[in-house]
Amino acid sequence: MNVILLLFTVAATALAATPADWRSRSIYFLLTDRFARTDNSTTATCDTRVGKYCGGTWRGIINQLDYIQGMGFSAIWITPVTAQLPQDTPYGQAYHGYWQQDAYSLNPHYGTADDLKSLASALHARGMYLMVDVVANHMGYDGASNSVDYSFFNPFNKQEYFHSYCPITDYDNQTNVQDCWLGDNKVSLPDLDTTRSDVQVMWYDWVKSFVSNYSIDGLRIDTVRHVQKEFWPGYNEAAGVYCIGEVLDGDASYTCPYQKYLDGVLNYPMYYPLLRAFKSTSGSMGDLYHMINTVKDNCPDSTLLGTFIENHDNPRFASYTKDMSLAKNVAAFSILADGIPIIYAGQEQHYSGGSDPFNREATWLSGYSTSSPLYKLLARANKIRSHAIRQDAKYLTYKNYPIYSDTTTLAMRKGFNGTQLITVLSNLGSGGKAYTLSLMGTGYRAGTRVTEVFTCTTLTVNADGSVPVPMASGLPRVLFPTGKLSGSAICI
Ligand code: ABC
Ligand code: CA
Repeated sequence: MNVILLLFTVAATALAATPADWRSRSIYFLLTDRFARTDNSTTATCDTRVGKYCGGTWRGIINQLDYIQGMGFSAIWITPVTAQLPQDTPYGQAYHGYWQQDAYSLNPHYGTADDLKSLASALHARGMYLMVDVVANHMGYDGASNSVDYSFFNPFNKQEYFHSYCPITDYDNQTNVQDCWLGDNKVSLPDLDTTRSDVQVMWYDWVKSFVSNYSIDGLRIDTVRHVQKEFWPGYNEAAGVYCIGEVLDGDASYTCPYQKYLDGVLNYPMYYPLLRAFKSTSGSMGDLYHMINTVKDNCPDSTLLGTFIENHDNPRFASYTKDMSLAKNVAAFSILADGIPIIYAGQEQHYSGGSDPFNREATWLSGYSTSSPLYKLLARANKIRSHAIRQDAKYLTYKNYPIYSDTTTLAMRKGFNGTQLITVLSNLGSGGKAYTLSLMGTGYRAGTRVTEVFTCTTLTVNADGSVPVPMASGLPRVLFPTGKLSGSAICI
C-alpha cells in the first residue's frame, strides 16, 4: 500500500461515525422531495394524494439547515438517493425513493452528485451528521411481477439474482416474509436472493463505496425483516458507519434480536404503546410503563435504538388527536427516553396527514415557522438533552426507567445521581386540571433545587424526598438540578 493510500485509509477510518458517536445525536427525518426546494418556495403546490414529485432537492435542504439546527437536531436522515423507476404508476411516481432501479446512479430529481456531496459538507461544517436511507431487499418495477425486465436493474441485471415470484401473504411465516415479494402487480418489488454469495458481495461492495463517495455518516436500512438476519453483519461492517434497521413489528421479542446483527433498529415496540398512551385522554399508561422495561430487558442495547412517534409509513400523531398538550408529551418522550430521538419533518408544525400518502405533506407549506409550539418544545427538549449529555457523558448509556405511573401520568428517570433528568408525562390533554404531583423516586436529595425546564419554575425537593411538580393543562414537565444548568442557556 503506498503512503497516500495509507493516509487516506486512516483518515477515512477516523471520520467514520460509530454507534457511540451517534448515541448523542438527535435526528430530523425528511423526505427529500417534500422538505425544501432549491427556489426556497413556501407556496409551490404539493398534492399528497396524487403521489407525484413536488420538487424538493438536496440544495433545498442545504438552504434550510438553520431551521433544522435551530430545533437542536444534530443529524438528518434523508430518504433513498438512488435512481428510481421513471414511470407514472397507479401509485404515482417514485418521489419517496423506495423503488430503485440503478444503485450506482442518483435520482436526478433531487440534484447532482455534487449537490449531495455539498449537503454532506454543509452538514459537517455545522458538526452535523448525514444519514441516508438504503434498500437492499428489492428493486422497483412499473408493472406486474411476470412482466419484469431485469435488464433495467443495476447491478442486478439478471433474473437469477432474484427470488422467483410469490407474494407476501403471512407475516407469521418468516420464510414467506424473506423470500417473497413486497409490492403488488401495479408496482412490483422484485425480491433479491440475498442468500446468494454474489448478491452479498455486490451489495457489500456497493455500500462501502457509497458511504465513502458521499461522506455518509450513518445508514437507515429499509425492510430489514425481509432479508435473512445473517446478511446484515457483513453489510453493517462494509458500511463502516452506524446502521439502524427498519423492522416494522411491535413485538419486542421479534424486533430486538435484530440488534444482534445491526447496530440499531427503529424502536417499533415502543411506538405502539406510546401512541396508545397519548392518542386520547383515555389511553393506557400501563402498557407504555411495561414496554420501557421490556425493551430495556430484551434489546441488546436500548440506547442505540431510534425513538419516534411519526414517520412516512404511519398516520401522523395529529391525525389521531389535535390536542397540542398530547402532541407535546409524545415529542418530549421521543427526545428524552433512551435511544436516538427521531422527529419526522412536519411533526414540529403539527401536521395531521393520515396514512400513506397523506402523511407526506410538503414542509415548505408551513413557511418553516420557528415559532410554532412544537418547534419551540423540540428545541427546548433537545437543548436539555444535549446539556445533560455534556454534564455527564454516562447520561447516554444510563437506561431510562419509569419511576411512577397512575392512570394519566408517567414519570421516568435517566441519568446518575445529581445530574439525572426527570420527565413527567400526562395524557389529561389541554383541558387537564392544575394540581401538584408529589413525585417520589427521583433520586434527588432533600433540599435540592430543581428547575422545570419548559416553564422555568424552580422547585425544592422536600425532606421526604418528594418533588412537588406543578402539573397543568396536561403539559409535560422536565426537571433538572438548577445548580447544574449553568452554561445551558436554559432558564438562566
Ligand atoms: C405504495 C402506495 C400506497 C399503497 C401501497 C400498497 O403501495 O404508495 O399508497 O397503499 C414504499 C413507499 C410506499 C409504497 C411502498 C410499496 O413502497 O414509501 O409509498 O406504498 O410500493 C418500508 C419503508 C416504506 C417503503 C418500503 C418499501 C418499505 O419505510 O416507506 O414503502 O421499500 C411493511 C414492511 C416495511 C415497509 C412497510 C410499508 O410495509 O415490512 O418494511 N416500510 C405489518 C407487517 C409489517 C408491514 C406493515 C405494513 O404491516 O408486520 O412488516 O410493513 O404493511 C403492528 C404490528 C406490525 C404490523 C402493523 C400494521 O401493526 O406489530 O407487525 O405491520 O401492530
Ligand atoms: Ca427478501
